[in-house]
Amino acid sequence: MRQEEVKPIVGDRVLCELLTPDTGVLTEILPRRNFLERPLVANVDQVLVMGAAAQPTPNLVLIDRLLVTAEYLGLLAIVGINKADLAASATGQALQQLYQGIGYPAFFFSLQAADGLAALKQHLAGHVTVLAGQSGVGKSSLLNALSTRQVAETGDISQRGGAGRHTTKHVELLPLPETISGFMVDTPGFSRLQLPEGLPAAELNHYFPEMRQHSDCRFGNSCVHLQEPDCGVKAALAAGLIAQSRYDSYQQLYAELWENERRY
Ligand SMILES: Nc1nc2c(ncn2[C@@H]2O[C@H](COP(=O)(O)OP(=O)(O)OP(=O)(O)O)[C@@H](O)[C@H]2O)c(=O)[nH]1
Ligand SMILES: [Mg+2]
Ligand SMILES: [Zn+2]
Repeated sequence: MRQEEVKPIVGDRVLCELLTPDTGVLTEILPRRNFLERPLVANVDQVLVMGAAAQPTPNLVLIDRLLVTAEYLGLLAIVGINKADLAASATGQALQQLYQGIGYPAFFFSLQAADGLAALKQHLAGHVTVLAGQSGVGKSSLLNALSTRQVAETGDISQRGGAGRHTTKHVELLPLPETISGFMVDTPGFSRLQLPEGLPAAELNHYFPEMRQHSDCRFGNSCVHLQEPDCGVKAALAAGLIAQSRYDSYQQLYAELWENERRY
């Protein structure tokens, strides 16, 4: 394999030839169902997009960016909002309702109070789940709460000298307890993710499930739901069927993609 320059990555299913009961030689890497580049990990089932009710203030554009990326990669996405113990818990509840309304399984819990985790655990069972989300929302804390090992570092935002400094540094598939089964991958890389390079601005709306539902527009499939007249998405927005925050994220991400396309 070294001669063929084939390298195993985290998440690969492989065949091994045992030499002794606990040593062996890797003989084959089985075909990958999918893989992410950042973090470099193979055979992922779903992404858990995490946020917090407060501390840090929810970054909805980041949450939506991660959801779009998961949709684009064909991964299931679920949403977890942490820190229900904080005074801002109404914000957390609103976020859970927002994403549940779109059709994403969404959970609101407190790792600190060990409250509300049962439903989330059910959705992790038997899957390989990649954690993604803003620094400080509690990704590593979730792993420490669920895993039998204390593996991931956690730290206060204040102790780290402000937002944006990541405490998690390496990629590892962490086993969940046998009662749950499955694996989680904690990594800060995914939280800084750029939108997928192959995604044209004109197709961004395909990755907003609620826009797909309301795309009864005068210009049909070519409507990008921005300036066009008689747009089903804008009508749904006006009627409160599409959340303003989602539409704001859409506009921002659209502008970003369009700007990138113009540069080439
Ligand atoms: N109040 C409150 N604080 C929490 C809760 N869960 C985690 N924290 C705290 O939030 C801080 C950040 O948690 P981490 O688990 O390090 O966050 P992270 O998402 O892994 O952050 P990065 O590794 O930087 O991406 C720590 O101080 C945790 O103790 C919770 O449910 N409530
Ligand atoms: Mg972490
Ligand atoms: Zn439209």
